Amino acid sequence: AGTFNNILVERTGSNNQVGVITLHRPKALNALCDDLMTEMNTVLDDFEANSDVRTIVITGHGKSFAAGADIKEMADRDFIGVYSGNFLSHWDRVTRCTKPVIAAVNGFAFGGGCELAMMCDIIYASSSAKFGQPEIKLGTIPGAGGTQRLTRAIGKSKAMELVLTGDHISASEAERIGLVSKVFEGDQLLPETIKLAERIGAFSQPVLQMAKEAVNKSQELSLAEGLHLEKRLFHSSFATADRREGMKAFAERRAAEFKDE
Ligand code: CO8
Repeated sequence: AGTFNNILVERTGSNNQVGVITLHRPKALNALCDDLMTEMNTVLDDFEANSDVRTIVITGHGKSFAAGADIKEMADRDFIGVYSGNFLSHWDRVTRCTKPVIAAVNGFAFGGGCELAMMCDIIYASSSAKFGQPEIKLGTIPGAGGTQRLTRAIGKSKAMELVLTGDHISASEAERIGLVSKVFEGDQLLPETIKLAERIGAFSQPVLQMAKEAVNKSQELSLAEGLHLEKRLFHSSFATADRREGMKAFAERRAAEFKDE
C-alpha cells in the first residue's frame, strides 16, 4: 500500500482479514487535512479491491480520533475557491465502501472527526471519547454530514443543541442517545473493535453487503421505498449459495461455512 504521511495502515485479525487505518497527525490531534483524506481514500480503494480484507476499522492515534478538519488549512480559503472547487467533495469515500467500516473513536471526535465517525457503519468509543460539532465557534457550520447524519442519529433537538452551541458530549452520553453503540475502557477499545470486525467478517461477504446497503438506505429513503428495497435485497440473498448453506447448516445443527458466493 506504500507509505503515508498522515495515516498508519495495518492488517490484523485472523488471516489478516481486518484492515485498520489509524489517523496519525500527532502535531494537530489528527486534524483532517486534504492530504490525509487523499491517503485514506487510496487505502480504502485498496481494501475494497482486496478480497482478503473483510472489514475495515478507522481509529486515531493518541488522545484524539480527529479534532476536525484542519482549520489552519481552511483559514485562508474564500467562497469562490471552495464553491468552484467543490471543497470536501472527495471526503465521503468511506460512505461508498461496500465492506463494513467500524469507527473506533479513541478521543476527540470534533467537527469533521465526528462526521467521519458518522460516515462509518458502527461507532465504538473509548470512555474518554468526546463528540461535538464546534464549527459554529469558527463562524461556519458542519460541512460533511453534521447537520444531517447527526440529526438522523440522535434526533432534531439534541442535534440542534450540539450544532448551535458547539458543546461536546461524553462517550457515555453519546452511547445513551444512540450515536455510539458501545463504550469500552481505553485499552480495550481497539481489541474489542477488532473482535467485532472479525465476527462480522465471518459472515457471507455479499450478504453483508446487502444488509449494509439496506440499513444505510433507511437513512435516505421513505419507509415505503426502504421496505421495498429491503424486500428485493432479501429476495436477492436467495440467489447466493451462502443463503442455502446457512439454512442447511442450521437444520443440520452445525456451523455454516460461508464461501462468499
Ligand atoms: N485543525 C488544525 N489544527 C488543530 C486542530 C484542527 N481542527 N485541532 C487541533 N489542532 C492543533 C492545535 O492548533 C495545536 O497545534 P499547535 O500546538 O501548533 O498550536 C495542536 O493541534 C494541539 O491542540 P491543542 O493545544 O488545542 O490541544 P488541547 O488538548 O488543548 O485541545 C481541542 C484539544 C479541544 C480538540 C482543541 O484542539 C480544539 O478545539 N480543536 C479544534 C476543534 C474544532 O473546532 N474542530 C472543527 C473544525 S471545522 C470542521 O471540522 C469542518 C468540517 C468539514 C468537513 C469534514 C469532512 C470529514
